[in-house]
Amino acid sequence: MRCFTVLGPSQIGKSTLVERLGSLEGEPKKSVSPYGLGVTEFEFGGEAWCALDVPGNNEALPHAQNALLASDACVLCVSAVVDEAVLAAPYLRAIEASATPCILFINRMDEPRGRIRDVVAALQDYCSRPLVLRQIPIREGDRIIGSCDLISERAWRYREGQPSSLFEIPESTVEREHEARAELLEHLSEFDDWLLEELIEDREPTSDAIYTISTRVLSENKIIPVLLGAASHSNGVMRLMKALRHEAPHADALRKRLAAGAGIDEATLAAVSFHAHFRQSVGKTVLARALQNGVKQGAALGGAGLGSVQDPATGRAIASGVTEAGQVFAAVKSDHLSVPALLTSGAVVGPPEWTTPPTPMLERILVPASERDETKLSETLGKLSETDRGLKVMQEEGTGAQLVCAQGPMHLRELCRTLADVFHVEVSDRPPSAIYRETISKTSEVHYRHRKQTGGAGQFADVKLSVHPNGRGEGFSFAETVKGGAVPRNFIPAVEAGAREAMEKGPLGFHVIDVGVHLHDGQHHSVDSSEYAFRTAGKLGVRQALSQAAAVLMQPIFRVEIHVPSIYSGGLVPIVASLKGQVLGFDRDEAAKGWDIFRALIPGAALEELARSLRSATQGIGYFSRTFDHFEELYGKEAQAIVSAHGAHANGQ
Ligand SMILES: Nc1nc2c(ncn2[C@@H]2O[C@H](COP(=O)(O)OP(=O)(O)OP(=O)(O)O)[C@@H](O)[C@H]2O)c(=O)[nH]1
Ligand SMILES: [Mg+2]
Repeated sequence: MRCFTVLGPSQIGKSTLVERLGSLEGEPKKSVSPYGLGVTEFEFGGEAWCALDVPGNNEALPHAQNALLASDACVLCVSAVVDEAVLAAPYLRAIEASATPCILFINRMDEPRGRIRDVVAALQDYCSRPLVLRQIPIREGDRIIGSCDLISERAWRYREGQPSSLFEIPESTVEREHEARAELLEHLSEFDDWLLEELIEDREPTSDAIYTISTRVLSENKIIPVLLGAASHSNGVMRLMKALRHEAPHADALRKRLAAGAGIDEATLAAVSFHAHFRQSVGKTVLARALQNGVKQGAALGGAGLGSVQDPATGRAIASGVTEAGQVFAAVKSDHLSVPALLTSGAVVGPPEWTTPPTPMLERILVPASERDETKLSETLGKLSETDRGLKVMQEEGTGAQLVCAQGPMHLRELCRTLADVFHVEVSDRPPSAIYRETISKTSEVHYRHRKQTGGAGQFADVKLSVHPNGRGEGFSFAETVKGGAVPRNFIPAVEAGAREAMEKGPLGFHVIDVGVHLHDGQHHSVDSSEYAFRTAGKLGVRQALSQAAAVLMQPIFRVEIHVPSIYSGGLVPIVASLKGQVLGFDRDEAAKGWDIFRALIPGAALEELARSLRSATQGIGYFSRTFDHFEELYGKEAQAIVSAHGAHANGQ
């Protein structure tokens, strides 16, 4: 079975294209997973095919990356609109990183809006491999009535819902055809010395010779050929399918590529897992592609025996097992398989670096409707995050509540739906509270005496100490200059322990940071003094000192790296400024053509707004990663509001 992924921006016609490709020679078999990945199996040219159809929104990008891991080639589907070229940028980025051979399909040629050359040039900004036209449109007035193939030099007239018919290249197209063909040959000759020689000698190579070169150049991933069509009218669809059949590499090329990348012996790479979902009463279903034959129920794969092996489109068991390398199958009752992964019989090998999804930007606290479900929720989320690397699960600092980081609102909705429908855990969500701290802004001195006389042994401890602000990031420090055993040596650690306890909650209600405590004198009693008494004195003494030391609220500041296509970089400055952030600068992203990495410092409380603004300013394309940088003072009304809200929360109001 041969397998390709169709990907591209939202609503561009990908599913329509897959449906038409699948129906060229009969009825396709199709299934759509709960996460929206379509799997279509069909026959073409006497071979079995599988097309993976990834929904076109940026939150589904991790699914696209995983699908590429299992694909011999991909079809990037775009529109013929220059201004929309940027929408293809995330996909071009993923395709290039994965080194998957790609054919670019410019869809919607029935709605011409500008020159194809300009569309290709605009897309080229985001792609380091040359995009090379393999067809040019044939126009009649402002309508496109067909296309001319630049290798065979044959013209095809589009017919509604049917394969195109051959016709004479119209006079008006001849010159443009020669020009575009010369460009194509020139590009190909960069990767073929024989062709270069032929061109220098002014000899006309045969179409067959050019097809052979073009097949090799595609499988070596040197260029991206560009084809044209209109999926909903079946125009250009047969041509695309033929290009895939003749020019896309087979499963053995994928096996070689993945094994070489992972540094494992090609002969041991048995399969690659690329998608998983959970179904009620069935459990985890893993979609995988066999890269050797012999995958079957009970056989070892990924270190344990496979449960049932099913046809992903029909859900029927494949009794004979997988008899052909390249076949896509669903593994059920095989919970040991993680996704995505390379699978040998004995082990699950981690996927290549390029499958790492963008850092999830949406952080939410999930609260189960019933308290009894707390453990179940955290177990289930753990399970789900094993097969969805776009999801991060952790616990909120301070409250221990269940914190999830999702790709975006749609991803979060899907997650909640799965939790409810499959695992019967109803949850609501709320934003996490930003993590604040407090410190002091001046020195203060106390003399604190702890004394209790209750019945038998009393408690007595007396301390003289001061608190002072430490430098930013220095944390807590404790010093003592007690003379003459006023506080006996063995009780000093107890005072320090008490002082540390006092840091847990300062006068504003937050954890106290960057404070130094200095114990310089005190008194003790030979009978009533104890470690306990001195710890209590340390704690209450320091607490009192803190309350006199002008406490200030400290807000967390994060260093963010925002990834955007360069055209959006300028727009980020006002966004960062409006969030009270600080721009640090931006650089070209060396790893992705046409992208910038924009660095800034942003207050923790503004991260959610940053995600929202970024989404709307970049058509959902931009994303960012964050790391905590430091705490910074926050004054005024904003600080007051946070302190009183926190106080109300802590008092259970
Ligand atoms: N005019 C025109 N419309 C098309 C063409 N191809 C698809 N469409 C229409 O575009 C709309 C979206 O098509 P889909 O195939 O669902 O698009 P998609 O890319 O799969 O969309 P998502 O999966 O949501 O990302 C449908 O109404 C199609 O009929 C085309 O070549 N020309
Ligand atoms: Mg679709």
